[in-house]
Amino acid sequence: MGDPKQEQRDFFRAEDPASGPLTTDQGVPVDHTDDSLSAGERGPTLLEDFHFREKLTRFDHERIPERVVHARGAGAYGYFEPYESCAEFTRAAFLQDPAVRTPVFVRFSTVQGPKGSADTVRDVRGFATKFYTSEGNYDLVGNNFPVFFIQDGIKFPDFVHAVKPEPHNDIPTGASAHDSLWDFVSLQPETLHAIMWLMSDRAIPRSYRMMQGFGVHTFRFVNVDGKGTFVKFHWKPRLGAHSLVWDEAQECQGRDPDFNRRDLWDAIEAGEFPEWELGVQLVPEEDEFSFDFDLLDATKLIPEEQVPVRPIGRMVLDRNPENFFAETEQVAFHTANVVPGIDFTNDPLLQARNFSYLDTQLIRLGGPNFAQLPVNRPVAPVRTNQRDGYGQSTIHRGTNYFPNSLGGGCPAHAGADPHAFRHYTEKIDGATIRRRSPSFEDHYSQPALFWNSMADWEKQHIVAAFRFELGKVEARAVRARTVEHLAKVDGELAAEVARGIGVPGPAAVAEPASKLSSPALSLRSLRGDGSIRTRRIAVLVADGVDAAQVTSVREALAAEGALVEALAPVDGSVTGSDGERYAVDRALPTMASVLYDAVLLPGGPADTPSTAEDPDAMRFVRDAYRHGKPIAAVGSGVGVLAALEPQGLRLSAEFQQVLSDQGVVTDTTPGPASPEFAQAFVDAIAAHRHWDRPPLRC
Ligand code: HDE
Repeated sequence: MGDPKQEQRDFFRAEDPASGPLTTDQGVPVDHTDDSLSAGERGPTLLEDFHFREKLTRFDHERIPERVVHARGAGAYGYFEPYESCAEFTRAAFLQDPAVRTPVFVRFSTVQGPKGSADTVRDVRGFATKFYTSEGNYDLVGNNFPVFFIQDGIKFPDFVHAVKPEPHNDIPTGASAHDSLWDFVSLQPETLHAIMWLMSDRAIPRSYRMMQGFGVHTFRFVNVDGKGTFVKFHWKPRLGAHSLVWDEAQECQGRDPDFNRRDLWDAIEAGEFPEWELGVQLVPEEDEFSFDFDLLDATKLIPEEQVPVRPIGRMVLDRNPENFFAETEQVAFHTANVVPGIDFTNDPLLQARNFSYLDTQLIRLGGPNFAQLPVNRPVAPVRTNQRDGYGQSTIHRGTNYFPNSLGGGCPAHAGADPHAFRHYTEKIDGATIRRRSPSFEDHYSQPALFWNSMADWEKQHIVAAFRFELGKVEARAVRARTVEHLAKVDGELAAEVARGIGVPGPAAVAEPASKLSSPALSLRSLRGDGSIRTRRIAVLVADGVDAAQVTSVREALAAEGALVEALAPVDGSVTGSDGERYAVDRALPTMASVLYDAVLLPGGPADTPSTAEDPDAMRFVRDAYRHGKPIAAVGSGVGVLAALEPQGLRLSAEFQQVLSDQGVVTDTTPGPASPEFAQAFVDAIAAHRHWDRPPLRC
């Protein structure tokens, strides 16, 4: 099956650079591009040099405005296919037939930071999908949190100004730990639910491939009979949802600012295509008022235990873009890009978005013709009376108005054509009013629901995140005001946060705002297929390494789809205990534990230089331990771990068998590692992180 998007892109592709000499924009061959035309060898540059002028002018105009939010991103192409027909609820053509694959382009992003900021900041992640359907483009412009910070779009400029760097000094970059954000939060408690998500590990995903996505708003499915059903969209990653820890995320910002972007790119290049399942929560219109919150309020989620998520299809990303600017930078998403069968609700946040996205593209992409760019161009035919404007690339013929007779009345209205988009008919009756509905008033129950649903380690991370963020806030009154709001969510949470930031705890501990919990909100419940595919495992080797041990574990990990790399003090190769040379993948000083998911410490004869004597290696192991990562040590490699025992690393006394304790897997039996050892390591990696380790003392 041909990919219409690929065919379209091939059509627009630039000339093959190898097909002829360098030319000007006008196609005139250029003899020389290293020296400008001048009057004499040491004379002034001549205006006549059109190649020089064109080259510099084009360079001067290479930048376009970055997105005001979501500036930093990574994109990929792929496809979507439904599991079965959804005709009962929606007439959308791309949700009818499992045999039909719809091409997609997805862009993941951070929100606060500029285009050149680091990936692993504490932030919401954008998850925007463009479906190139046979009935036109459908954009599902979502996030990796199911709720948003504000209820009405008119507050968006306030919220974004508050979270962006402070206006006087443009600090901080990519971070929310500063006064203006928390000032806003402390005065606008509707932010609290999304703030709980922001303080949780969800805000530092291990990978774009390992995070959930949500449409956030309540949308409306409409079937062929015009019947509406409320719908919330969910993306679930096949690899499960996994996160970094804060200390690690911060170090990653320096070690590899492109950590998440590189991860996505590398996985697709390696043929490890990321996959998500699309699920929907469906609410019959008759049940609109059967919740203790308003379905139109984007600061609320519908607990999955109350309305199950029904899987309806899967999306696979299998192709990297060829040119970041042309594709990932110029892609233009818009919540109002809907197709017949998908419609809006009166969520005031969604209504504002339906205005904002087109408006922003006009300035960002320099005029109204951006839908003609290859990445934005629908695969469905486009026939309009829209004309001209900057960058018009279509050569329109014939009439440009309706009605017309001179053009044979074309393009005609779709009229009764069942494929035409017809807005959902909703009865509206109300007075012109500037007031929030009372049904939007409860700002505390769902933050409490989220808190109640967390595992102990998730709660600890949330408290630590609040302490970090508020600890950076200079205005003590803002810290105290935020704690007062937290006290209305949960007294224990407020007291814990207050203790860390030097403000008084809540005076009286009130009842929690909710005693309900939703296990589906915890990362514990999002293990995906439980595999270790694409996990990055470092093997620390040095001269004298027992290569047989490395090979046996390496093969077992590779069989499970993990990516194993041998790291040595210098690049090139090491000499094994058998005297053979073994290739090294990377020099240890160029890498760090934060760039891997787990570490293996093989052994060697006791009289050869040991990893335990290499400060880089010991730091690597210490960091892996502190960040809860699986560590496996075999043979005399266990001695490396033993070196950390005085600092608090827990190691079982009995070394003669495979032991796995809190993700530390050891086996001192000499010779190649046993299958049991390899399996215990695989299981520890599949568990992602191990939180109950005793802390290291330094
Ligand atoms: Fe956006 N948002 N947003 N947003 N948003 C933009 O559009 C806006 C909101 C989201 O990869 C902008 O092209 C308003 C919620 C994503 O290109 C802008 C409001 C959600 C992306 C804009 C919201 C999102 C954007 C900036 C409140 C999750 C990146 C540049 C009414 C459901 C898309 C651009 C990409 C981008 C406006 C709230 C997600 C300015 C006014 C809620 C993933 O138009």
